[in-house]
Amino acid sequence: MADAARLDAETNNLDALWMPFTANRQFKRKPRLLVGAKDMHYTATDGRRILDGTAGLWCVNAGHCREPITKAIQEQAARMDFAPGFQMGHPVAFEFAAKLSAMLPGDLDHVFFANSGSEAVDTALKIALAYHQANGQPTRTRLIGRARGYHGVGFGGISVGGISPNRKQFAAGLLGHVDHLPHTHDLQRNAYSRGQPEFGAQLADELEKLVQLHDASTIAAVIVEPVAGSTGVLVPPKGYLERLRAICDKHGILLIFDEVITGFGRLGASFAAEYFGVLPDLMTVAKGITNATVPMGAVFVRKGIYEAFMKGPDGIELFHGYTYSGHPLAAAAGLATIKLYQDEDLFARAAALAPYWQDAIHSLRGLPNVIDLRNIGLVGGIELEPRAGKPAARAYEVFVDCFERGLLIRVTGDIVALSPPLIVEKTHVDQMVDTLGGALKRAA
Ligand code: PXG
Repeated sequence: MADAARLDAETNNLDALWMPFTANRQFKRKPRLLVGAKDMHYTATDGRRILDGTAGLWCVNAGHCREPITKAIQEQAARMDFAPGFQMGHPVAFEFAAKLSAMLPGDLDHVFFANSGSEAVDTALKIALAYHQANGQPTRTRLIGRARGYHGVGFGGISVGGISPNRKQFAAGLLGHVDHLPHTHDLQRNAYSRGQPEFGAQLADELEKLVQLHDASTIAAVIVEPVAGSTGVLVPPKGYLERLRAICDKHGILLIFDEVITGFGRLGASFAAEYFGVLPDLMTVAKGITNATVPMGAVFVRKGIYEAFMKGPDGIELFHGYTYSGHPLAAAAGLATIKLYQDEDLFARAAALAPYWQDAIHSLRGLPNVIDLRNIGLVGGIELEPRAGKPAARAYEVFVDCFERGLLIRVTGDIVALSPPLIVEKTHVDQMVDTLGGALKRAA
């Protein structure tokens, strides 16, 4: 039976599902379905094992279907499926928040739960606006993002985000009072950087220009991904994040790190804030917080911000929250996940493997159409020369070729992004580079 026909028989029909961020008609003509997963591998419908080069979507950091997490979810589902979180609580969410708080750098010590990165981002933007009100500076209403930034798909997130197709279909709904910093990508000067590029710290000074333009008294917060993931792995230039922090401090602007991708070990440290030694005022996370088993997002908040809310009248301090904030299954999964990260010392493992990873990524230098290779922690970016007049076509071809040969990669435009689970072995790294290298030659 042809693939598509068999899938049709198994699932009845692929038509009803409107797939996210997918060319639906193209996909449904030639579907790729995954039906199982364990550790470093997926299983496809035809029984083939697919090496996971992307930790799902940058999220399955401890590898797939890990028993301690699965068990914790099963037990929690049987004990208590759901408890309301408004004016009620359940111990697992409190315990998880306390454990997270103990992991966080500096005085980031409070946790607000959401269910995705997008919700975490919109929550953080709302906390930033409400904080300035609580703190007697209600004119601080402007939010600043960055070109090429990805902060999910809520109206707040796409407004501060800098990915044009994600904005233009919804232009009428974008927030006002938003501005953007330039991105930091500079192939001319920084191509083939290993780790942080040398040039570009001065791009943080663009924030000074926005302060001059709008006045600090109108600016609430700046949000950036410490390493931009979705747009194709942009590693911050040396000194850039430090300088952003200093300018925010100087002008009383909150700095938000969107660590949905960089959080929970991706760089070989708990968080990018720790890796780079730069402390944000708010941090958004999701994905790896539960090893992607149960949807969850969170905002981490510094002590002073939380306390500013606790000084007002003794009523509801923040008019915000989700039915599923701190959902018992997610909280139980999260507790088991961070215990597993710690028991297996997975963040240190990632750090130890990073030099091997770096060499492996850079071994692709010289292959057809490769115009840049970049890496940090267990993240790799491979930028390709686009086919003339057909942007993204070459990378998509490489993606399909790799999948057919048993490797899952992620492509965005003409950039390949790799981000394996932190349990990856050197032999897996070799296989990734080998398969990808072959695909690059075939797509020449
Ligand atoms: N912030 C950042 C930095 C992200 O990377 C989100 C927010 C939104 O999270 P949710 O959970 O709402 O999707 C993300 C999500 C990719 C890819 O291929 C990246 C994401 C999602 C899907 C695909 O790079 N990041």
